[in-house]
Amino acid sequence: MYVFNDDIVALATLPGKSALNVIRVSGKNVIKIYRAITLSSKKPRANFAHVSCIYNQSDKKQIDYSLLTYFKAPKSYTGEDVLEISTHGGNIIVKQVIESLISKGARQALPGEFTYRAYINGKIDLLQAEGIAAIVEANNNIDSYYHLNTINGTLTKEVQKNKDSLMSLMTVAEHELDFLDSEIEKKELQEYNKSLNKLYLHTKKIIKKSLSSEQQSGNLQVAIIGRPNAGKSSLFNLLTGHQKSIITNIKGTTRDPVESNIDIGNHEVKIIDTAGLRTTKDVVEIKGIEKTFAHIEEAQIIIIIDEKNASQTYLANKNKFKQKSVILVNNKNDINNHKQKNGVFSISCKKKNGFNSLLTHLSTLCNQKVDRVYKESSFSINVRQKSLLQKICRGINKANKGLETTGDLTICLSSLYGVLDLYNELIRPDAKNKIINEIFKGFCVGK
Ligand SMILES: Nc1nc2c(ncn2[C@@H]2O[C@H](COP(=O)(O)OP(=O)(O)OP(=O)(O)O)[C@@H](O)[C@H]2O)c(=O)[nH]1
Ligand SMILES: [Mg+2]
Repeated sequence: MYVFNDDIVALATLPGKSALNVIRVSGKNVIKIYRAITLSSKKPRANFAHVSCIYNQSDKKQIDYSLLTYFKAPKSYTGEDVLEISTHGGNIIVKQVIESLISKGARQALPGEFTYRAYINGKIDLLQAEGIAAIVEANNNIDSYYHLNTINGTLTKEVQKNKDSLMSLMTVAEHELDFLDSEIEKKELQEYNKSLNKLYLHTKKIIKKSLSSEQQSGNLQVAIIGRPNAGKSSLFNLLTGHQKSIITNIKGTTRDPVESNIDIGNHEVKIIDTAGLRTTKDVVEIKGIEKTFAHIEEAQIIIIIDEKNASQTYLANKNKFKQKSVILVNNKNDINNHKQKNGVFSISCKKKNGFNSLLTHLSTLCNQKVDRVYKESSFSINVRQKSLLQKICRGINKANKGLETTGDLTICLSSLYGVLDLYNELIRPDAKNKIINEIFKGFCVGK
């Protein structure tokens, strides 16, 4: 998909009205391009910001007064010569500067092409590249922090350490097989088993220490459930601050779940309003209730709301709430006679009575849930990385078990070559591997 022997250009910031825009150029002819667009005979100084006019190439008219930073290969993002041009904001200047660069031989970069060049030139590995893609998508400061750890190479270091141990073990085994003329001794066999088991446990530890995609706090979900007319939609609208859910006094108003993301504490949390739970013959409502149960399963926090007796709804569905945090809320305390007791909140969505104390409790719970996950983690991993690490674990375990039962080092070694391939696929797959194109295709242009 990508080619390397040319110069690429792209806007690295979002198009539109802004104070500044940053345009990136990477390739072999960056110095030549710099001279042409600034009409300068001098070479730019490496790692230095130059203030200069940029000129249109056809009529030599001034386009902008910009800041141009030159990074000399290999000490740049891509490992090639790179020029970063900070222009004034707006679309017109950007368009003209890019036209000027293209007229001097650069071409518009494809999505992810800068990071791809960084990968190919050995500036980063695939784990780091994926960290870069993830940090752009992060929607809170904590996720962002863990992606940064991945970008900085913390995950790579851990994985590489394991890969190196595996390789030394395999080298010793190869050597042994070259000189072995009788069966491998039991004691030696035990040593191999011990080392493989250590490797297995280390890999498991990496998975355990990682913040997987599904644990990232953007995915913390809070489902509001309860009987029809309990006030689920009223509470949903109150929490989200919008009138997104329809509220009526007709039982069974909400059929399809309604979702909205809100900030609670440091985290983005998804709030879900659901269809009321009751026995009904209405086919549409039954479908809605099925969806409610699916959301109960997915959510980490469940708010059970009722007019008078939220505990009853809880007890009727108790087995569905295993490993969930449940908040019980009795609503409509403006017309019903109940007070907050035994941990059951008493509120009125209509009058907003008791709402603040419920919100404080919800926010503490969200923080606790998220913080616990984060405290146990060191870096983020995505679905691809997690699945490969799990395959590595299985591969090591299989090789180890096989050696234990057969004592055949040759067979064990051939399984370990398979594990080594998985490590390579994880850190730095062959440039021809189609997974690479798939990953970089998902980046934005200019990254
Ligand atoms: N008096 C009073 N009425 C309320 C309160 N909260 C909600 N209501 C009313 O109760 C009725 C039902 O509210 P909804 O929020 O639609 O209830 P729901 O649980 O979403 O109902 P379904 O979608 O049918 O399951 C509406 O008429 C609301 O105005 C409250 O705190 N006090
Ligand atoms: Mg509703």
